[in-house]
Amino acid sequence: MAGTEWYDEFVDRDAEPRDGDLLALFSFTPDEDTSTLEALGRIASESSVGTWTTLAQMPDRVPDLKAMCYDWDEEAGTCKVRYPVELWEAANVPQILSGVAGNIFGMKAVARLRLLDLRIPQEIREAHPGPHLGIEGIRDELGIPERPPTATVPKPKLGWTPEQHAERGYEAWVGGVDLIKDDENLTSQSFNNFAKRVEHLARQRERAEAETGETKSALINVTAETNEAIERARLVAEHGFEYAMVDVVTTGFAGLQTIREATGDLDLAIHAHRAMHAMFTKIEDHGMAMYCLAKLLRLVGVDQLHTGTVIGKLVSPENEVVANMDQLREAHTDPRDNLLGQDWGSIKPAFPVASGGLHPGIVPDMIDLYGPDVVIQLGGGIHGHPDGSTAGAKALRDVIDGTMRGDSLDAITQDSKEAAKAIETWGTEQPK
Ligand code: CAP
Ligand code: MG
Repeated sequence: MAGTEWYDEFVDRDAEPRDGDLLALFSFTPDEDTSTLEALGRIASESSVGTWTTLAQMPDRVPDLKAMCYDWDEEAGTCKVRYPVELWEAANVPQILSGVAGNIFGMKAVARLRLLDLRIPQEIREAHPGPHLGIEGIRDELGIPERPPTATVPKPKLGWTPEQHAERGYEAWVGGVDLIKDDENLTSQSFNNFAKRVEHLARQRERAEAETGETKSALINVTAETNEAIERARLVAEHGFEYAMVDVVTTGFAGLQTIREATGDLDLAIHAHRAMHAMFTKIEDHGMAMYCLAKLLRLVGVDQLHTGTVIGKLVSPENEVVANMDQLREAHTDPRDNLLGQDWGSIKPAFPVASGGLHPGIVPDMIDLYGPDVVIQLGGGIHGHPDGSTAGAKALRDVIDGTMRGDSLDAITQDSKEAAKAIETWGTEQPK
């Protein structure tokens, strides 16, 4: 179509990525009437300075602001785009996503598009705090030098009063669980007021710490309008807890950046639940790869992030889970299939969280997959134990402690009746 030829100016196989560029890796499928080159030109153009037609006048700086598609594999359906760092407001993640994850996903010329990874240049990386405590800081706070920290959600998801919620928490804490986590849709409903839940959890935590001699904490969900979320985080800190839990996707990056600043001042770590991510991460040829989302969340500064289990109840392919954990924990990753590689400078590593349909019979698989630097959460896998939440928690702890010693599940169940009952109940089945 006449007047749209300038898309060609955004594709150049001889262009080289520069150290300061933001790099993006996409998978793409042109629509049936669009050539590969035109699709590539539109992706680079519409995510940087262009629109659908050649323009009558142009500011002098535009040539220096243009993105460039510099590499593509037509067979694999992937392409790499370099973006001059001047295109971006380094400390503004919403603005960056409005570029690389914005209009280009709605273009008719590109039938499918998936943002697989971003290589974040130093100028943007250094504009963000990263995790407040990180893996080492959390291990120090909880007094858990080696094994995976454990968490549980008082199930059912909703319905307990604050007092009952905290009682379920106490039962799990004295059974050996470290963290009592709110469910993702528990905030401050009529039947479970946030402030009351914090108070009851603080009281039950004192009991549980006195009885066990272990440090206990909670992942209390502050998700709300941002000012309210910060007030809730303040209340959590005032009661001596170490974390604020945030549903980071529904909160959005603008809210999360503001909350991260406040939680840093309150000396709180952030536990990030990713509810709603599957709306755009699950379908493998469109949207955004979970490991790209994980990278941005580590950059902004969550300390723990749900990253899937491969074998649990929620879709999480192994290559994605491995990429998720690498993005969160490594100080440096080299480029490899569908990953651009990343230097993290002084940004701390964050804990991946394995959760979703887990029970003691498949926890050794989780430790095999993740190694010990993972938080393991069991909700139904503890509160569904036939002998109750304390037994369920002890079953989890016994399986983790045994696995860390190198014991087999059989050996563990010889010494732990709670673990034996859990295996009797769920075996080593992978839930659907
Ligand atoms: C797990 C969970 C978590 C999911 C989130 C739930 O409960 O509390 O929200 O793990 O998924 O509500 O399902 P169960 P992901 O332990 O009882 O399954 O971790 O993949 O983000
Ligand atoms: Mg949940």
